[in-house]
Amino acid sequence: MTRLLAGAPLSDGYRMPAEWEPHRRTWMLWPERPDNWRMGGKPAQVAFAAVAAAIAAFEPVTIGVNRDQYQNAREMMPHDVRVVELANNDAWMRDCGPTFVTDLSGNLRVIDWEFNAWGGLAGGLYFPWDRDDQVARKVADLEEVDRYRAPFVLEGGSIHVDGQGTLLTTEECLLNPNRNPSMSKAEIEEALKRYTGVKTVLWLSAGVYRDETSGHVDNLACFLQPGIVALTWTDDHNDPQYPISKDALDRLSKFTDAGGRDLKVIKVHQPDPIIITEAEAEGVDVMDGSYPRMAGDRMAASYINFYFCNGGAVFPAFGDHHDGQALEALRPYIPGRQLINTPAREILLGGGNIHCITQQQPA
Ligand code: KQY
Repeated sequence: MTRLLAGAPLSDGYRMPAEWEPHRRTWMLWPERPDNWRMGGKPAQVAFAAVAAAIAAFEPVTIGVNRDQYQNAREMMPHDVRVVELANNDAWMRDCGPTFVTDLSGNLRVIDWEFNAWGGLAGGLYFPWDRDDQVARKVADLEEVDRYRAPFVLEGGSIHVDGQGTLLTTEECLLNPNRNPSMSKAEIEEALKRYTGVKTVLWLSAGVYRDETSGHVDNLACFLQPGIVALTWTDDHNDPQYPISKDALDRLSKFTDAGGRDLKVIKVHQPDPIIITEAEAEGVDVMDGSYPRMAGDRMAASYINFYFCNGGAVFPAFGDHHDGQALEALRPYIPGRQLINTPAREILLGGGNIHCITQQQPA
């Protein structure tokens, strides 16, 4: 029987580990909704299965599936991936799933943030989102881990931590009135500290150009190690991403982390613009209240949206000439890991990428 805990992790001696710390397993969800994934999710399911297989070479993977898709997912998943029925509205485990925290004895707890589909009725990406909002609680129950229900809206993709007291986020997302309109910046910062256990919150301005999440940091920048940050970049000053990345670079260059370090920034050049084709747009069902997928629209493609697993890191590949360069730019700062890339266009078409569809459970 798992408990709903009063209080918050910090005062109980818990903190959010960095993603590169050892994992017990990875959690994912299964894509199927036809107003977000083309052709009823079939091409995305192939891409999700490839991501799960890549991670499963390093650590256990569990994928949560709506009842009607159980048999299909079980057939498509490698046999060593655990498939469980877990009702959901869409497939973004990073955002609706749990954030795990640990204490010095290695005990585990879950933060169950409020989830409102990236903006609720004021710009959210679909309605309803009630099943998504129960995912973290169900994972906590399955793993028999006690849970904090955070009394504010937050998605896992909107924060990154270095595991040593520093958190990275964006103002565009966390200060967006469609998340926590009654909280000031200072109150949000205080809440982040109480729940993740960090001492220092570093605020970037905006997320990647055309990111439908209101600027999640996990598509823009991430820690590679304490003191080292990867940032999506473009050398093209006329590209709409340039001023966003330049502003982030300027801020990162001035920040000091919780350990008193200046940050080293590794620029990772974005792929050339990736545009939704006619055929891709036509494959998505049009429904009231769903985010439109229009032919000709640029997608928010970034190599920063990768995932650390035990002994490895899994990167998105877009079939772009920057795919290999991204891995080589990061390799020196992710030592001792195998760097893998898997086809990610179909995941990108749903509005996110590999980091957004995964969630680590610490060892
Ligand atoms: O960026 C993420 N963490 C999730 C993207 C969600 C897109 C929903 N269509």
